[in-house]
Amino acid sequence: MKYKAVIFDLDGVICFTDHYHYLAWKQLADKLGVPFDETINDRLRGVSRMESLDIILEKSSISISSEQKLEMAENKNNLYREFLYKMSSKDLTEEVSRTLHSLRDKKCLLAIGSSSKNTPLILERIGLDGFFDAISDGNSIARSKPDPEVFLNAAGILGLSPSDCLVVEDAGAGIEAAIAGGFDSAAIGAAASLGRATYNLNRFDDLLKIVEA
Ligand code: B16
Ligand code: MG
Repeated sequence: MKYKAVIFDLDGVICFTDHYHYLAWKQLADKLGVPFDETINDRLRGVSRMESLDIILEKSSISISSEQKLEMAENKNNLYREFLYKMSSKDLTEEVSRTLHSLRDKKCLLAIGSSSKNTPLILERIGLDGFFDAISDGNSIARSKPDPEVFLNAAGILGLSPSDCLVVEDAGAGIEAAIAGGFDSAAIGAAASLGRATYNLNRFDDLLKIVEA
């Protein structure tokens, strides 16, 4: 096996909660009268909740205190979690599920490296609670992607060095975090067109060929 472990980003890789982030942020932006569209939403991929809010407020001229910002982020999160509660194992595709189990059968360790503080809820909803060998998420880090902390923390929990692990990401910030941490990376979705990752995936199960090589 070329890698002893694969560290997966969550939103945009294992499942697709990005549209729920969009709907929740859009509601806040509309309330504030701030322009917000899918292009701005793309900049929020892999970025922490408070940094996402700062990006949305770039187009706002009103002055907002840090207390108000915290309240806004909490309101957005409550709305976002209403969408998450409606998710189920149907939101895990057959392809992702089959690939994860094939990697596990080959004794590859599997970890999550996500910026999201909602990781435990999302994994529980899609039926992957307790599945991964390590979880590093927004609750366990001080600096979000493109800082490599989230992936270094995952590798540390697995007891492996970055060169033993492959990071799978859909966000430019996540690929930069992998590079900064000394990890090889596989880009899927939006990140695959950036030309920064070690590998670009057309399909999720392309991972099997890469890890087995
Ligand atoms: P939360 P990932 C990221 O998840 C999302 O891509 C990003 O849009 C979001 O702001 C961030 O999680 C924080 O999420 O508000 O749930 O803590 O792609 O790193 O799995
Ligand atoms: Mg992502």
